[in-house]
Amino acid sequence: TPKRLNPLRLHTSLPTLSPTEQGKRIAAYAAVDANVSLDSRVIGIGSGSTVPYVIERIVQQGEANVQRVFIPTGFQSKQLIVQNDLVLGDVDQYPAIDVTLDGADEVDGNLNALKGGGACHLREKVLAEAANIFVIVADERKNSKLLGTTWTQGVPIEVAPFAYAKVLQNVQKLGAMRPTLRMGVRKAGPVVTDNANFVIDAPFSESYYRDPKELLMRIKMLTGVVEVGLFCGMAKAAYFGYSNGSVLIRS
Ligand code: ABF
Repeated sequence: TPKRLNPLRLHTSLPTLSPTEQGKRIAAYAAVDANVSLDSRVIGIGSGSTVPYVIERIVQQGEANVQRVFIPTGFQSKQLIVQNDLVLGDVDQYPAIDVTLDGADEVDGNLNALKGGGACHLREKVLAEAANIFVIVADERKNSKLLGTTWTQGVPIEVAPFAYAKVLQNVQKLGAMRPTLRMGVRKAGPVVTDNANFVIDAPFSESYYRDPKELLMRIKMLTGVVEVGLFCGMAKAAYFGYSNGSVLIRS
């Protein structure tokens, strides 16, 4: 059952941020406060625009960080870790993570999430799965009843470059409506992930999102697919920060 925390006093004294940024920050702070304890020694750090507030709060825990190692999900989070003088590790050294905190593009009422808008969902999923506790942090726009409602660009699918055309064709046979190869900002070439793969965005109609696990399994079975940005049954909790200063926790 979702529960609402009272407006957090801490956010009132923060420098002026847009309501959405305020939401990200209070969600991140509440998630860190509840899930990152002195016993948390190996911490997975996700990607996106909410995660910097996770790091901000963790840095405020001061001395505790001397004992910790931080595992990034991509280039951005690696930079965040290094720039904040935190100890950087890798999942091959630390395959058992205490807690991973990450953003999401949309989260449904059963804590299924669409992720991969930032093209980092392969590493994000590995770190979510490796973690004892996986927590999602997001602003209110990400809180949804059904996936695909607000995140309309489709399911992000990381694919081996060699196979992208075939996967585009096969995902369409599965029911995707006009799947596209994700292009870079200037459209001069495809987005290339940290793992040197491409990303396909595959929109589906509402009925497919009613059983996200089934959809995940069907896409994952396609040859050439490396990972799918559907995270089903992985999160222990999702924290949504609202512009009125409250945090909604789904667990
Ligand atoms: C990552 O960050 C991604 O999986 C997702 O695309 C994005 C979410 O966003 P933000 O925190 O920027 O809203 O976790």
